[in-house]
Amino acid sequence: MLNELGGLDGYHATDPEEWRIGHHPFAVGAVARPILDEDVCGDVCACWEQGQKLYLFLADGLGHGEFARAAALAALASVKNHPPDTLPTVFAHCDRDIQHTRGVAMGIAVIDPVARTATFCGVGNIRIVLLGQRPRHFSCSYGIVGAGFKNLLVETLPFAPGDLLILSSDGIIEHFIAPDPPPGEPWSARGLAEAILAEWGITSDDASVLVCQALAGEGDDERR
Ligand SMILES: [Mn+2]
Repeated sequence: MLNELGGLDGYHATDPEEWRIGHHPFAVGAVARPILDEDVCGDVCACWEQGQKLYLFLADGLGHGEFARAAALAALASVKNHPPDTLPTVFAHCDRDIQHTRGVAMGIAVIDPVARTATFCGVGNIRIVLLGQRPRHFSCSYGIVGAGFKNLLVETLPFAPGDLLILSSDGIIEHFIAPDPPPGEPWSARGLAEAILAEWGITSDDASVLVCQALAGEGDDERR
């Protein structure tokens, strides 16, 4: 099952806000906005369940416009259609599958709801930050999916109820600070993604933000 977040009409996303993997709920929301004066966004965010894990995906097709989007969608199709495997294998397959495209920067986070972990791998200029007890930034490897990369890093971190995971493209200023929710009402995942885009997005590139928060399930103590 796949929900692509971030539609052709730019600042827009379909919003399957809550995902449930087994008994474990997650809130997921995303926005994608094309570069100024362009209708088509080359950044693509997606979220799906595979093998009882939650996959979060963000790809930034090189350049912008329809060919950038075609590259990002080809990367999504490659990753989504690959049977569950280690992230380096998924990236290696994708690199071969999308050689005919411009290539992409790509980040994937795989959430294991039972182990309460998130595992990351990324190539190119994708930012991944986990806001838990303390913020952790994940570094992506140098290269382009579709044109080669090396030294893939895979990192697994604890991801407990209350923790937030944020993936963003380089259309969002690096080292952005996630804004506080308005008084009295917590952000929805989509609301937080929109707030980050509004405050930290640049208009000289496609920009996208994907937010996932682990929610407390039955029997969990929510930490914050
Ligand atoms: Mn970009």
